[in-house]
Amino acid sequence: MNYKEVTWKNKRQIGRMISIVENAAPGHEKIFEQLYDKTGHAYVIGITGPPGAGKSSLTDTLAKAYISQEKKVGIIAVDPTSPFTGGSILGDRIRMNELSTDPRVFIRSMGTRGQLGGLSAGTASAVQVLDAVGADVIIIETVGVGQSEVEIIKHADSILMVMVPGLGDDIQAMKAGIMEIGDVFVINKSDLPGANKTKIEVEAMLSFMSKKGWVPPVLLASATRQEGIGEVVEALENHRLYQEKEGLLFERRKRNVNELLMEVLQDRLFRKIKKLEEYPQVLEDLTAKKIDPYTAAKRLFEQI
Ligand SMILES: Nc1nc2c(ncn2[C@@H]2O[C@H](COP(=O)(O)OP(=O)(O)O)[C@@H](O)[C@H]2O)c(=O)[nH]1
Ligand SMILES: [Mg+2]
Repeated sequence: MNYKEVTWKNKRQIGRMISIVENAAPGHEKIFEQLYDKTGHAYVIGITGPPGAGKSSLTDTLAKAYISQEKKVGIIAVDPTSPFTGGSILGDRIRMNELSTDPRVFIRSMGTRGQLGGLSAGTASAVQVLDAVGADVIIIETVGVGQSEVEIIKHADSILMVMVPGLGDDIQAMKAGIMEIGDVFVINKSDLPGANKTKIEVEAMLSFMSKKGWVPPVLLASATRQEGIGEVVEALENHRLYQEKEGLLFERRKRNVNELLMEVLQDRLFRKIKKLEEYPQVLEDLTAKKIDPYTAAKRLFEQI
């Protein structure tokens, strides 16, 4: 199989390739070998925020905005409840169907842990495949704002943090470390009361963090009413341009790809060690308290 010949139109083949790389199944190395030099073109946007904030609705609306710019859009929904992955709300299903049959869009859901380092590495691998086969924009949607979401979203070039009016407590509950990962903030559901107040609260909070350089804009939008979407697209584009101009995009991608490299190394190393002839004996000695874990590690390392 020559993976280099797979194009955006070949959705079934793309789906198969993603399954192989996300599970580190036989053939995944060949896929990476053949495709890696074709990656780097797509811009990767991560969308995160509390459940119900409107991440799926915004993903949908943003995807439509990008396809109207003649862009090919890949969507990775790391959210078991996402309408993209078969959510329960009828309206959402209809919305999803619209996009999922669009030839310009490729939708992929990720719910299970792959072999290689779990969800985060699986997401990173899927991003590489979509990038290589011609995506211009890749949107990763997470389910919430916990630690695992932060890990997943790290593979993005820009992070869109979605909030909603009147969720002052939610903002408080979100750990400072999570607020810090946002590059663009959007108060979605601006049709509901209190949007402006929340915007001011978020801006105040961000000013305390005093990030150097890029100051994350806080925008008002409504995904369902299609209001303020152009501004969100523009803000993400500004962030991309800013990072390119300052040489930050390469640095960010270096950091991201380092995570993937570490996962690959870890996977390789563990497999190699477990295959060592001495391994069962070392484990036995460790269990019998004849040696401590550090001595066990030292003994195994000496064999490779
Ligand atoms: N009033 C209002 N409701 C919205 C808006 N955007 C999304 N919603 C609704 O909020 C609910 C949760 O949206 P969803 O996109 O699934 O949120 P997610 O859990 O963050 O992905 C759905 O019922 C949406 O229709 C908006 O701009 N205004
Ligand atoms: Mg969702």
